Amino acid sequence: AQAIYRADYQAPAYWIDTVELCFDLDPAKTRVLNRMTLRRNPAVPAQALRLDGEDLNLARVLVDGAGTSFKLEGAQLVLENLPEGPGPFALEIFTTCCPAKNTKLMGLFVSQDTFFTQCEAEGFRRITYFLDRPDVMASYTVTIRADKTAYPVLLSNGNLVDSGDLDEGRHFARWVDPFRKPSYLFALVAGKLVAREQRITARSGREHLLQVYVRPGDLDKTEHAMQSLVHAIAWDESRFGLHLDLDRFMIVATSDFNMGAMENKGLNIFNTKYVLANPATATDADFGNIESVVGHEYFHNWTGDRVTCRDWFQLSLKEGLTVFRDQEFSMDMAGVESARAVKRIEDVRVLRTAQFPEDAGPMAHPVRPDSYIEINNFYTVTIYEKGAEVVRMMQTLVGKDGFAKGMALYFERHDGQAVTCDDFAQAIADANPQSDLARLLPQFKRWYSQAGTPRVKAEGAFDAAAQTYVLTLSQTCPPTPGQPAKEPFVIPVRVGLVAPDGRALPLHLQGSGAAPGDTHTLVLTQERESFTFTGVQAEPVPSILRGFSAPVVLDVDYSDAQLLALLAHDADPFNRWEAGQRLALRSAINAIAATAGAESAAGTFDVQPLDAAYIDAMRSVLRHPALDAAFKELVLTLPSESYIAEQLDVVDPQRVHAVREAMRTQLAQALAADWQWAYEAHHDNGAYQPDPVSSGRRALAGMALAYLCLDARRTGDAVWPGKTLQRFKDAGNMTDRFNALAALVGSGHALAAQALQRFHALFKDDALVLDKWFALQAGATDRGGDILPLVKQLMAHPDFSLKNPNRARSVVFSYCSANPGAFHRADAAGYVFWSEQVLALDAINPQVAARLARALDRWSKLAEPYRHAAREAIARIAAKPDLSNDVREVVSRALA
Ligand code: B3K
Ligand code: ZN
Repeated sequence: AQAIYRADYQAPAYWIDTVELCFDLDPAKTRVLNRMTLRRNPAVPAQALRLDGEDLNLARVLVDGAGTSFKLEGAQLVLENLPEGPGPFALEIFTTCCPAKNTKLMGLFVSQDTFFTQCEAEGFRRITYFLDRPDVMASYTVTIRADKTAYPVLLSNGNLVDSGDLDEGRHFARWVDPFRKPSYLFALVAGKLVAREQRITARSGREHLLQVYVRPGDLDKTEHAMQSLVHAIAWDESRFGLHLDLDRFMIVATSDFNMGAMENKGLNIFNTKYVLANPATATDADFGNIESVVGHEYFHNWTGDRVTCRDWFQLSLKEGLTVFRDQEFSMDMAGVESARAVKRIEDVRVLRTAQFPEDAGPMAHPVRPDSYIEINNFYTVTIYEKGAEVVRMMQTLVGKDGFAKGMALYFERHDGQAVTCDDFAQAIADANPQSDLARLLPQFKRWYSQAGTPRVKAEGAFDAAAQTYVLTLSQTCPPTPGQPAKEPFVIPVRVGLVAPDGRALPLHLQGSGAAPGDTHTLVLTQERESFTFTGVQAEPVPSILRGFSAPVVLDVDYSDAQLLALLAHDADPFNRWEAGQRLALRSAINAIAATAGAESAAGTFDVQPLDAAYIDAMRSVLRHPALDAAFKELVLTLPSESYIAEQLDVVDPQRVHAVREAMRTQLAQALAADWQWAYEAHHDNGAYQPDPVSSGRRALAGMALAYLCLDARRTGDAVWPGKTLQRFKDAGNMTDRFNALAALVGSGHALAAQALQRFHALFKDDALVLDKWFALQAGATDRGGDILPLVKQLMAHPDFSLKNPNRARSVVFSYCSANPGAFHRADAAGYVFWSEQVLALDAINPQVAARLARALDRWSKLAEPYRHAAREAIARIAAKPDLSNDVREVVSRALA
């Protein structure tokens, strides 16, 4: 397949103004009648009309009611003899397709006897021939006809304008969407569904009907999604003045879905994972994710639907911005400052453990890519999470109010249009003409065009006589595929100075008129720049990149004592957490270096990576009277194996695994009494609420149990595993139950087997809970290579299916992408398994297969024998002649 380049963008040769779709639904053969009105685009030279289509059976083409000549060229339907002149003409296309055989889950597919669609990015062409590109926006009228008993509910975008019975037990519904939209936002759902409904009145007085559709039997799991939707609507009104523009807003859940959810206008389709929750079946993390994904899709109604993307290179225009919006929403919902900080730390952790490696690997691409082969491969953490950081930096540079003004200008200029990332940045800058963003806009936009994670080096120099502290910042950015050299970025660096006694120093920045405060935003624009703070009486510890004010790697030569001081005193919770992470990382890296040359199989070296000062500091955090439990849990969580691996030039995954396990064993032993205290002080038995305070308490109690069970493994103690099993049995909610189960499984205790069995028996009819059961086992700590055989056993379980993406993710991805200690085997069996699964999935669902294919992105960093074996496994996939474009693009880039 050919690469597509951003530079080749051309406006469409035709516009489609109206679309009337008529569906006769049948799983084996669905008929689709598509009647459009089109016009030539006068701005483009006259040419043939080329409509996209895929896996369609074409039965008829009529132009202005009469037969016409046409050609099929590859996947395109080409019409050459169209009416000349600017006037509109009618085009009618009749096709059929087979939803029951659609395992790609793109276009129209069947899930549990219900019809669903997924059109983003290029799925509409699997429903009918069309100009399937986001800059072609049309008004849709949709008629759905289907058997009334099998498909009592018939939904599409917009408003229901007509419905009734037909012959032979069939019925119909007609929907009109009041808004023009690109084809990727089209949706249709038909099946046996029930809805939770809520009517709300907006501040304007307008009434709206909100519906959450699920399968009968799941209604008791929809309250939280509905609440989240109500909150999201209110939040967008108050934060950005953005109102719900529809009478009716629907969410529908399906258990077969390639991703999290989809923002189709007025008819969001969700993975059940992000809708269904009650305290007995969903964890605190699930409740939080539902709030954030429901918010995310709702916020797309403006950032994505009302203003959409001109082309798919602009994907981050809607995704980065909407992730930023959902992050802000979740923070505002969390409420107090400390809970906001917890959310920020969690978001940064995702960025650094997933996006930084992407940006350093073969799939690295700018936030606005320059080319792609398969657009589905570019729904990445770079487009989403790094894109959100770029938007966040804009807000940092213009202030929160300035950013809201910029958003208002963006909608004033572009409502109803398909636009670019440039248009967005320009609107934010133009609304804030005096800001650093306006002054530096062309340079700032390098964040869109240059890939790679910049590194910022910070050096401080204190001059006691002059009472100055000079902070020198310098930046570099490593080469990425196709981009050997980078220009400097605009990097907002939020800085504070912590006095030796732990107090925050008021900042006086030389040459700045800014009123002194505790935090100042330095704007680094050069390769190297110095900033001088005056009136500094004693040597401070600099707190740099507060709140993670830019998506960069920060190099600072902190001493252990300085990091311990920040951990104890920094007023910025992000940097306080970060100080602890730096200490742990340093210990890990030192221990890994020290074990070089030693036997590399897991668990074979006896190291104690953590020093007494670190352990004492962790004890102080754990016992701290004022810190929140959620924050404590984050500080006490060691950097992940993949994050540690990213810091190394050459990675022996078994060494990383063994060292991190040694650190955990050490924390379990050294803090045993403290973990007991923490568990006793934080485990609750009252009614469940998913709020930040009680979820933080559950998280810390769960962590304590895991450490207590781990230590019992060492001591042979039977008391804590026994208590944990009891906790597992008695738990009043899924979070506590799952944490207890995970503590037993994670410690490899003999009681884990019966707990797992019991868990399966309790929840065998709940697919989402079974996914947890599978994922926990496939992601468990490897002890002597036992996980791969277990994974194969799990795949032979009657409840397993590779066709269901959630289930495939819970087993195969949990093993290959989230369990490095088990996956990277010296005998290469993990890689062989991986390559087999990529190929098996590719035959079913290329999008999911291509995700899995990314598991070995970082192969070139691996030590031998892993490196060679990993490359061979990738090459084995690449050698297959009939790969999908999706997988082909990923493996070719990996081998390039
Ligand atoms: N926009 C969709 C993602 C579609 C992915 C297509 N491969 C969900 C979201 O970001 O909200
Ligand atoms: Zn999105």
